[in-house]
Amino acid sequence: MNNHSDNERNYDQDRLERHVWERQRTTGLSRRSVMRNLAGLAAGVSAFAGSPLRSYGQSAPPIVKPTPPDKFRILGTNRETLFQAFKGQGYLTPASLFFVRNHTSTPRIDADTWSLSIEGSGVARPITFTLDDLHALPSVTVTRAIECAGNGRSFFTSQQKQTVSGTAWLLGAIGVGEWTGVRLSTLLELAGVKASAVDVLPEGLDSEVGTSGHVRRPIPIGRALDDDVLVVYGLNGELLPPDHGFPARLLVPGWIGIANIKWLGRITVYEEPVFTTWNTTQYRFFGNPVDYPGDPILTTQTIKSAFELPFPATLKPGINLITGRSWSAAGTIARVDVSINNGATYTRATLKPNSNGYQAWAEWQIPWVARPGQYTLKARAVDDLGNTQPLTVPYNSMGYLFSAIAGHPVTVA
Ligand SMILES: Nc1nc2c(c(=O)[nH]1)N[C@H]1C(S)=C(S)[C@@H](COP(=O)(O)O)O[C@H]1N2
Ligand SMILES: [Mo]
Repeated sequence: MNNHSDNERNYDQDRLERHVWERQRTTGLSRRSVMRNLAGLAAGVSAFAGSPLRSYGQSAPPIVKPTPPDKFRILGTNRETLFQAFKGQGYLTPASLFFVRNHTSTPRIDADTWSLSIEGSGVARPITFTLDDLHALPSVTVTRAIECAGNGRSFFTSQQKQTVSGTAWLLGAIGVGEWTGVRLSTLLELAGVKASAVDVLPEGLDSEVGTSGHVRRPIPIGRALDDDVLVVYGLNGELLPPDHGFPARLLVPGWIGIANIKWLGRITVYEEPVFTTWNTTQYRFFGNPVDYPGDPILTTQTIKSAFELPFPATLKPGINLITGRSWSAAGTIARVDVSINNGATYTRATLKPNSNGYQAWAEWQIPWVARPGQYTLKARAVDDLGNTQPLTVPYNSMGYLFSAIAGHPVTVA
């Protein structure tokens, strides 16, 4: 049962209208046309009820690949990569080690019958692509991170003593892959995208989430047409694995994880702003009107660092080569400083040569002659634009974008 329109109307009419008004300023719509658009959106969504979309995997386990406990932490339908598992793994995250964030569960999709449709009033020529069609188009291969908006969320509680909702990740809800696919702009142009297009709505073929419908997160047309936004079918030189979006997913480099919709089945182009659960009640900064007036919608990720150590860790006294990774959604890492005394003093870490990618991560290391005792290690990165990690980040009730310096407890014994 497809219930999107009911949900869209009921979840919080006041808030929705406020969002529409915000958007109206930038799109120049009149109030009358905004209300028409809302009604049209609801009607348009229920018209999809008879679409060929199928629900998959209702009773299957949420994740297909093995996620052994020495490499992953189980968090409901999600799997966090244990950061120590990245040690010695090289620059790219193997598909087997990539974190999994599923709002429901991994669908099993038959590539032979699968297709991706581009439709909606914002295109002149609705079109569908099979996997063979995608493979036949000019391909692009890039190395980029995908990182969940909530990565690091547990530190809001453990470090800032704040109560936040959502999956209590440490820092392992990130992976860096070599992605291969086609430009979204190529597909949109083949569909005759109109100058009047406003928002693009990619939609996953995984099960509907409660009454919110299929996972789908709008992207403004300006971002959707950027050269770096891809529909990818390859990860690290292989086909995408089921858990990571087979047959095809979106890649929106530098943006929060949810922008990278997995298991694409349909991309709808709208001529008006579009609202789903994933840009209204989720993935916004809520609960802090001072730092985040108007509950802004999240777009880009931030900058973080993590040690390739168990959390907490126990080390032997003597020389320990401490390793870690830092990453910035805005560019490349320029330097990393490490503290073994809870931030009292820092020493510059050595960046590993040829291990520092744009919108990916940098590997680093620093030797430590460790004496028995209890320590809090800290790592602080600076990117090539001068962005750095603060001591604290402003509270938001859903615990997004924790980019502050994270303390790592270590016992030397
Ligand atoms: N269809 C669909 N796409 C999705 C999701 C989902 O549950 N369903 N989760 C999103 C979120 S919140 C994140 S962080 C990334 C995670 O990608 P991964 O599981 O390949 O690591 O996928 C995004 N794309
Ligand atoms: Mo996410």
